[in-house]
Amino acid sequence: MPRLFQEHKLRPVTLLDGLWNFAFLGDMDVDDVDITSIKCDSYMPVPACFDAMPQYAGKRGLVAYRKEIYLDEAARHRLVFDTVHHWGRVLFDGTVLHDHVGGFTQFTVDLPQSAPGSHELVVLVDNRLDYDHSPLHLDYFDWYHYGGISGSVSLHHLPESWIDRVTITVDDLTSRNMTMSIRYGTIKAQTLPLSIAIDDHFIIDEEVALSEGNGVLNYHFNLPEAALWSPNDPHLHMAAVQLGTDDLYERFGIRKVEAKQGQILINGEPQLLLGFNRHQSHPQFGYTIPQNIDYSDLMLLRDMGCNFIRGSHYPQTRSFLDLCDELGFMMWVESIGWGHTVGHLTDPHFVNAQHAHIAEMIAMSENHPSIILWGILNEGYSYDEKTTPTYAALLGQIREEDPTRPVTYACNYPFTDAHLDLVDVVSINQYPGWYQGELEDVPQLIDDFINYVDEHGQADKPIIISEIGAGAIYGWRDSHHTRWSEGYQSALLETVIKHLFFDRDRVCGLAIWQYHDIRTTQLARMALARPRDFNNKGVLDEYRRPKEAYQVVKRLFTELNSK
Ligand code: ADA
Repeated sequence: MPRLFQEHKLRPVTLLDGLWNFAFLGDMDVDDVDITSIKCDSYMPVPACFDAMPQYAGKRGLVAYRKEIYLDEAARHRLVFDTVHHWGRVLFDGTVLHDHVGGFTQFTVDLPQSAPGSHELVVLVDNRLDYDHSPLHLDYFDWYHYGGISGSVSLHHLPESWIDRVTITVDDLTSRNMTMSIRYGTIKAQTLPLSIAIDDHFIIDEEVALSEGNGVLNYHFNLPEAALWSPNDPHLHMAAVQLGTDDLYERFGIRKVEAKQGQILINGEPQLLLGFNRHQSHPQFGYTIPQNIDYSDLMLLRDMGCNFIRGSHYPQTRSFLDLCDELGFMMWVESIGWGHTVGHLTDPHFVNAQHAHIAEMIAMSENHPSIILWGILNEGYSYDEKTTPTYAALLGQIREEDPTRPVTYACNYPFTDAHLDLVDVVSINQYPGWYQGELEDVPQLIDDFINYVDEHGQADKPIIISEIGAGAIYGWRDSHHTRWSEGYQSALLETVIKHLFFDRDRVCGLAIWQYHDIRTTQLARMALARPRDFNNKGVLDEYRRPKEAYQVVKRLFTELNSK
């Protein structure tokens, strides 16, 4: 979906969205594909998840997309793929240029120097669940893995020197002391004019000497008058960077996030995070959520009094984060994960794929002020010390690439977790009154895990309840308030919210599981029943129709917000 601002005004960018030629190849090995013999004789829109469309609903296999593209005389051309689910091979005039593992993150492919004119672009996309090929997406995850070129594709026409990435960080909030790092590439050493404007005021205008290859330029500056970003007053600023004839616009907010003394602070103010887990999915669109649905989801969340969203369980689209920046939502963004075993977490094949995925997650979203927390690996086997090196390495990578935000992971082993000392924020997923105990046990069960964490060395850290909830089938109203009824779900959430925030005040954040019902993959076959093959713990159903709990959450969150 389109971003909320234009990233380039000088750099020519051709959007390749629209109808592409398409073929469903099925159960074929990607290395056996003979590109010349593929007949892409049907069409598929880009962006779209092909398997969310009725014609291919639920199908897994290899597919081919084909598009004719036109190159001009410019020195270089770069393809930018917003998201491809969940394995992609890019071929240009029949030559393999790039294989990409994992959906949800943006990646780029530089095209070889070529004659101006028409060329053939083929993208082979695989949505099969095959660990050897695609270790980040496993068949037991509790959400549906949609496939396809699910995000926009664009062709960037680059001059001889170009801007790759601009990172803007706040060094000191009081003086608004900032650092901007500009990563660039150049095919030859040269001196070029460089300018930086913030909100249309030039702060740097000079000549820079670039040496051949890739480099970084760092600038420090103060913006003493600039307004801050906060959830209640989300001011944004626009940085315009021009290097020679190339440019890049980045929107940012000035704010500081801290995790200390049991609190999460934004600009020194403690925050009470109230919200939901949200999957980026819809039964009709898969992961390709139209902007009106992203926006109306945020409006419904706001109506319930929410200020916080955990983007479960993978990186979020930049267009959604743009909306969160504008509307003042606080986001937890995490790398893909769901119940990874010791085997995965000690396998270099998996760990290396996570490192690459995390690097892409940070690169694409580091300037969003709405992101206040990075997470990794939802509910991995964090109780086993054999997994400690992987947790340490992945969290360490995030801290090194972005030292400005606290880090966490959602743990569902609060009594046995082996590396909570590695995080800044302790996040706990538990289901009292659903998987554990009855409704009347909920307060005691909550106390048990919170007190345990506090008594075992984490008393100074903020605690977020990152998942808690109950399943309810939309429309199932029952005077017995049995499990799966809307009444049981609303009674459970009422008990949870009252106990966490009215009876006690140790926890600083709640992400209810979950905002809306989602289609799931394989769990229906397992003990954790998933009626309809959906995870039905949404407070809204998959079409965003509210269940009874909506009003309960709204009443309690509204009361908490006015305290
Ligand atoms: C886990 C998991 C969620 C969902 C939930 C449930 O905590 O993180 O993705 O599967 O359980 O509904 O059981």
